Amino acid sequence: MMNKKLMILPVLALGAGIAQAQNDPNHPNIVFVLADDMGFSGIHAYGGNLIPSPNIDFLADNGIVCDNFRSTPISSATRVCLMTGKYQQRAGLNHIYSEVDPMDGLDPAKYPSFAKILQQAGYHTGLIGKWHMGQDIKFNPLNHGWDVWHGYTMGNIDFQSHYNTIHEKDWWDGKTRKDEPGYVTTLINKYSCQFIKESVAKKQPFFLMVSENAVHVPMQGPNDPPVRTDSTCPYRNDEKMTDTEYRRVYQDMVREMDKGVGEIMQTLKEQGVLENTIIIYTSDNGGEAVAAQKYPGNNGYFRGAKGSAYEGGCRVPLIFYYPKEWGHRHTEEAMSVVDMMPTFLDMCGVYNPRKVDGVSIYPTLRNGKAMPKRKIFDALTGWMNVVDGDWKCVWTKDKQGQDKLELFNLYTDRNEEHDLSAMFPDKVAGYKQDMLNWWADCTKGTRLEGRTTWNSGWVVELKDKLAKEGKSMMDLPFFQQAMGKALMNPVKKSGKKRK
Ligand SMILES: [Ca+2]
Repeated sequence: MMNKKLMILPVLALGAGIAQAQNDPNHPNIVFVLADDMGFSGIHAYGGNLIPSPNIDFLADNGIVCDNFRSTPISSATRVCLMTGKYQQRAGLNHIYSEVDPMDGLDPAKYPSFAKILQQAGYHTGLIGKWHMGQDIKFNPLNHGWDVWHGYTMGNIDFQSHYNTIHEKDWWDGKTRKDEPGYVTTLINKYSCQFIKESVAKKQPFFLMVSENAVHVPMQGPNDPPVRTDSTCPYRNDEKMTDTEYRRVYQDMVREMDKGVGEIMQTLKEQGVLENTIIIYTSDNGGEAVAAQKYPGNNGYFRGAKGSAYEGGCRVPLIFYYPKEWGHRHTEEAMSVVDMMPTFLDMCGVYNPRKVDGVSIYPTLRNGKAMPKRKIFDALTGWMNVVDGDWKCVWTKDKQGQDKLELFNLYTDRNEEHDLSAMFPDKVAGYKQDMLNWWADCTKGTRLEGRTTWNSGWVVELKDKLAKEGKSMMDLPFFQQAMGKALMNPVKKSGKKRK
């Protein structure tokens, strides 16, 4: 079925047009569920071992299961790609937004999100859960085109006490901070269903983004006590857990998220809009290293983990559920998180007026059309990589600070164990130049211009700034606390090495 595209017109005129056609298949509703730190096999449908996810599995069993999708390896970066359809470096971001600087965020005036386009086209837009694109009110989701937001500004909060990583209670209703008791995933489930009902009552098609806290640390199931309290605020609590305990908690967290997907489907059904709603499930980055150690296999046994340049950092599940139109199948087409924004707009039948890096997945979903051949890039403080079909080139530095360029063939070497750079020096040289060109193009005119991936990202940039003032990170109260001198505990790196 060909979508009739809606141009952006004055809200009232267009809103009224769409409103009369809430069950119009040209403008379906979207429920987009974004898990946090969920690795490739973090759900049963993607091979998760003993992970209870029957509702998400139902989406997979009746939807399109994408086996070759890459997010970025970290939270804020993935969200900027989702919102803008562009690489995060074009918004000047090469890591997460700083949690010690509330003024570090995605400026809605410079980098407007797709939600604004949908809102202007007459969609009702709701974001429930995590934001992580700036703490100051200037960056509030309501300023980015979301009609409704219940959630938290930072990268994660305690599931019970709602303390974020800098020991603030971080739960909001729009622009108002709210002290509301409840396990975070349960609150997210509740507000997601409430948003659907509100949208139906308004007779508007809707886009609901369910932005989960699960399965990010702190690891807590619905019946576990708070980890961050009035007197202590550790970042994580899982390193001392036995493997058995870790798996019990992980399963409890997934179970509650999965229950929410079931509740959302039931609500859609009761409201008479299930048939005309596309449900999408994915994750913002790969599973953490600790998760991969304590729950082997939940990161798909890929090399590396969250934050890494290797596949474990970015390979995550991606499911599109719209059985009446697309049915069930697997696809190996290479897809990137920058593709999601143009895909959302295509699905909604709304014209995209913006230049993006991504390519709409919609024709692939609808007709099985091949995704175009292209190079997909990424970078995070300390590395860059490029994926070109089966080839992947990873650029890091060794311990002596010398460039290290590795080349893998993902078709024959899924786990990136066999570096072929010595066999194909010309290929490596070409990819190196591609990465340099990509970086220069993306960072032009942003705060990253003139920097490299090795000297950008909030930690590096903050260190540079403090050094100019003759200070170090340890002069900041946050880091004094983070090193265990006061309230906070450090973010420890795992000592375990990859075999
Ligand atoms: Ca994440």
